[in-house]
Amino acid sequence: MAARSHPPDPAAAFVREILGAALARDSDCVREQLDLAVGVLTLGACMDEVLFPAMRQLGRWWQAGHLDIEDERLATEAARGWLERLALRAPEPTDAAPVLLACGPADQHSLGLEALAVLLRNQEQRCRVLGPRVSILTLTTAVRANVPGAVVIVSHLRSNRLTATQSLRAASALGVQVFYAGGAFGSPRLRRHVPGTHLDTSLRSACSALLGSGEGLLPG
Ligand code: B12
Repeated sequence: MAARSHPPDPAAAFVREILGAALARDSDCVREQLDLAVGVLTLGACMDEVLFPAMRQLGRWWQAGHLDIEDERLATEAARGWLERLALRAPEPTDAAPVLLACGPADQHSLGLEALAVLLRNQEQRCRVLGPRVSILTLTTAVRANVPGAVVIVSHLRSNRLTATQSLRAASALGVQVFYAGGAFGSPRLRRHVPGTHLDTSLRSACSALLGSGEGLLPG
C-alpha cells in the first residue's frame, strides 16, 4: 500500500487545520490535528511548529477583531486539555530533583509553560507545574517543599516583567537555579538585570537546556 503522502509543509497544513477548527469552535478537531501532528512531526516539532504558531495567529486574529475572545479561550482550553492528557500519559519520572514551573504573579499565559512540562515529562523529568499567576509566597513555599533542581518563570506581557523578575530573585535567593522565558523578556534590553538563564524561544531548546543544566536534573 502506497505510503500516505504529506503536503510539502505538513506543519503549516496542521496550523491551517487547527485555525479552521478554532473558527468552527470544534475542540475535538483541534485535539485530533495536534495528535496527528505529533505522529507526523514528533512531539517537540508539534509544539514549536504547530501549537505555538497556531496560538500566535489566534492572538493576531483576536487583536484584529477577526476572532472573539470566547473563541480564543475555547481553542486555548482545547489545547491546554490536550497538553494535560499528554502529561498524564508521560512515562514514570526518575527520582531526580523536579523542575518547578510557574508564571509570574500577574501572568495568565501558562500554555507555553504547560507545553514545556509535557516535553520534560516525556524525558522522564519530574515536574511541578504551578500554572498561571503564582505569587512570590506560593513560589517560595513550593521551592522549600519540593527542593527543585531548577525553577522556570514564564511572563508573556512586558507590563508583568517586574513582578516576574521579583519571583526569579526570590527563588534564586533560596539557592535554586532559575530560568525564564516569554514575551516579557523578548529582547536583550528587557533581560538586563534579570537573574538566571533566559530560555530561548523554542520549547525543544528550552527542554534540552534544562535537562543539560545538570543540577541534580536528568542528564541532557
Ligand atoms: C491564549 C492567550 C490568552 C489566554 C491565556 C490562557 C492560558 N492559560 O495560557 C487568556 C485568554 C487568559 C489571555 C489573557 C490576556 N491576554 Co492573551 N493571548 C493568548 C495568546 C493567543 C496565546 C498565548 C500563548 O500561549 N503564547 C505562547 C506563544 C504562542 O507566543 P509567542 O509570542 O510565539 O512566544 C514566543 C516567545 O515569547 C517564547 N515563549 C513564550 N512563552 C514561552 C514559554 C516557554 C516555556 C518558552 C521556552 C518560550 C516561550 O517563545 C515563543 C516562540 O517564539 C496570545 C498570542 C501570542 N502571540 O502569544 C495572546 C496575547 C499574548 N494576549 C494578549 C493580551 C493583551 C491579553 C490580555 C491583557 C487581554 C485582556 N484585556 O484581558 C489578558 C492578560 C492576562 C494576563 N494578565 O496575563 C496580547 C498581548 C499584547 C502585548 N501587550 O504583548 C496577545 C499577544 C494577543 C494579541 N495579539 O494582541 N490571553
